[in-house]
Amino acid sequence: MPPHASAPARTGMPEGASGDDLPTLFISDLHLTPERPGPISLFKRFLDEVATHAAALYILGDFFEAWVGDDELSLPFHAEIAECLRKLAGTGVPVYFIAGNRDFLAGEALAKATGWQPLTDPCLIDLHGVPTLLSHGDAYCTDDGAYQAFRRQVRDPQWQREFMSQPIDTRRGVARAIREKSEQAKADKKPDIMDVNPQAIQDAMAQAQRMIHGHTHRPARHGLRVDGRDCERWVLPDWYETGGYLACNVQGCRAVTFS
Ligand code: LP5
Ligand code: MN
Repeated sequence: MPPHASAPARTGMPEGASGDDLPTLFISDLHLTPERPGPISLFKRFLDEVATHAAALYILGDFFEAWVGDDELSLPFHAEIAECLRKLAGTGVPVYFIAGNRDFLAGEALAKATGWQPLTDPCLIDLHGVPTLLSHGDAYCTDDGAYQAFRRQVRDPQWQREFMSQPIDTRRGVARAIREKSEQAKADKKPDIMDVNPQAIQDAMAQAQRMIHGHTHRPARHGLRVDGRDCERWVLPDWYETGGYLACNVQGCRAVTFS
């Protein structure tokens, strides 16, 4: 199992707290873009007020609104956000990242700039003693056939090589065009098919007792039975109006709204 359970004690943590007490935090779907200032200031406050006191921070995808390659770091906005995360990582809070359907082209340069450690999707971790499966979540929306076909295409390494060989402005143009197509396509889809498929979740949770994901923007805790075991699935909120995160420790997880 990759990372991680509890962090060593650090300086600067709240009085009386030990590394073992500190919560592990999960966020996703911030969709950060210079065009939407609200989530940016919320996120900076979240880093200063909440994440600095965490055992670790996991970002489960769609951190950026759109990422067409690591040369996006040439945009000062992107470089500044990356630097904020790198500062957090520099204080000793490990930061992990699973890519979403908006930022799956995040690469090594972005990992270096943010200080985050990329994880595969899905990723099974030992979370304060509970085997926990982490994912962005889009892979489990298996009823959305058009999206899954699109996903297979853009996750293909050959397709990505060809895409990345184009200039950044061309790539941004393609991303904009696909965003528009996607919005039109979503308007014609029944809401149910854009949610996760229950059987896909059952299959994924064979090794896990808890799952945490984002993508659907339908924050909730779902209790479920998998192979006769009591399990839970947490869905993270987006950050369009208010922010929100999941805080987990040895006692369990709780969803916190951050506004
Ligand atoms: O993102 P969200 O939650 O709004 O919708 C997703 C699915 N849509 C997508 C597309 C992304 O929104 C667009 C990403 C652009 C930024 C990424 C940069 C990477 C660059 C590489 C370019 C690809 O993921 C949506 C799901 C929904 O989640 C719920 O799960 O339904 O899926 C779709 O809408 C897909 C459509 O059904 C089919 C695909 C339409 C695209 C057609 C391509 C046309 C090519 C035009 C090129 C000029
Ligand atoms: Mn998503």
